Amino acid sequence: MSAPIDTMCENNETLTGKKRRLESGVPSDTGTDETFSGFSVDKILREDTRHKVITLQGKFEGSEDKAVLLLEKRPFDRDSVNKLLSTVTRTKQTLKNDIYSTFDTVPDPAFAGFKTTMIYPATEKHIMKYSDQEVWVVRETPELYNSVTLPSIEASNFSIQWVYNILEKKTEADRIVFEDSDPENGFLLLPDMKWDRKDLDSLYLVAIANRRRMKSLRDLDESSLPLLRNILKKGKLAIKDKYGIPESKLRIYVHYQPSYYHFHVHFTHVKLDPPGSGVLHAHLLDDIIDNIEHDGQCYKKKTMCFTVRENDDLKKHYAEAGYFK
Ligand code: M7G
Repeated sequence: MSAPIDTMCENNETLTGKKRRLESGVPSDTGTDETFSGFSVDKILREDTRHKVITLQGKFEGSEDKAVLLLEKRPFDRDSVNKLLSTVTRTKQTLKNDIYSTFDTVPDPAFAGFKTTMIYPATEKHIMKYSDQEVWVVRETPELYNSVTLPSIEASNFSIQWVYNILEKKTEADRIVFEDSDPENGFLLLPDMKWDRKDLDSLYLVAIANRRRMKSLRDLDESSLPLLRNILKKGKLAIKDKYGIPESKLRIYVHYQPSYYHFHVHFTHVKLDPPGSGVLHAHLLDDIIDNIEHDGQCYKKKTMCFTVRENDDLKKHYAEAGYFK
C-alpha cells in the first residue's frame, strides 16, 4: 500500500518504518509517498462495520514501539461518481432477480483511497482508547467528582502536547480556520483530526480555548460565559464564512468526560453521527450557556452521567471507590 500520511502524532513524530524525530513539529500536510509496508498487525483493536473503520495495533519493522492505525473508508465524492463508474475495472454480478441485481465492483485505484490515522509511538492508554471494551454508566455527583474523578484526572499522564502544539502554532498552523488571540476569551478553530476536510456533510472542527486552566465542563461558571459566548458566536460565523454552512446545520457541543482535559468545543455537521454525540457524552454549548446564565454554579452542583470503559483509569478509580457493586 502506498498512501500519503496526512496525520500527525501527539509528540511530534512521524514515521518511515524507523522512528524519525522532527525538530520543530510535524507539518500538517506532509505530502510524502511514505508507505506502511513495514507495518505488521499484532491485533485488531476494534472493528466498526457501520462507520467502516478498523483499528489495528502493530509495529513497524525495526522498531519496538507500538503503533495504532485507524483505517477508514471514505464517503463517495458526489462530483466524481460518473468518472468512478467509468473506471470500474472489474464487475461481478452477485444477484439477479427480476429487475434487481447486485454487483461486486472494483474501482480504479485512484478512487479506492481510504483515510489512515496513525498514532506512533502509541502508549498503552492510546491502545486502550482505541480498543473495544465493556462500557459502564457513572452517575457523578459533585462529591464523586471531587473524591474520585478529579484525583483520577490529576493522576492521569495522558499527554495533551498536541493541544499545546496547536496553540503554539508548532503544528497544524496552516489549517487554522479562525483565531481569536485574546488570552482569556480567545480560541483557535481548526479541522478535527477525524475530518477528511473534503466532505462538507461530515464537517468536523474543534475550537480550542487559549485559557489553559479549564479542564472540563465541571470547571465552567459565570466567569466562563464570555469565552463560551465568544466560541459559539465567532465559531459559527467563521464556519459560515469559510464553508458556507449556516448555524442551523451545526451541532455544537462539549464532551463530558472528554479524552483530553483542556477545554475545547466540537463543531460538527448535523448530518454527521460521530462517536460521542449521544446523550451520555455530548452537552450542547447552547444549553451549557443557558444553564450557567440561570445558575452560575450549575456545573459545580449538577449530577452528570457519562460512560467509562472497562480499562479506563476513571473506571478503575470508581471501582476502587466501591462504585460498581
Ligand atoms: P475529546 O472530547 O477530548 O475526546 O475530543 P474524544 O477524542 O474522545 O472525542 C478531542 C477531539 O480532538 C477529538 O474529536 C479528536 O479527534 C481531536 N483530536 C485529537 N488529536 C490528537 C488531534 C490532533 O492532533 N489534531 C486535531 N486537529 N484534532 C485532534
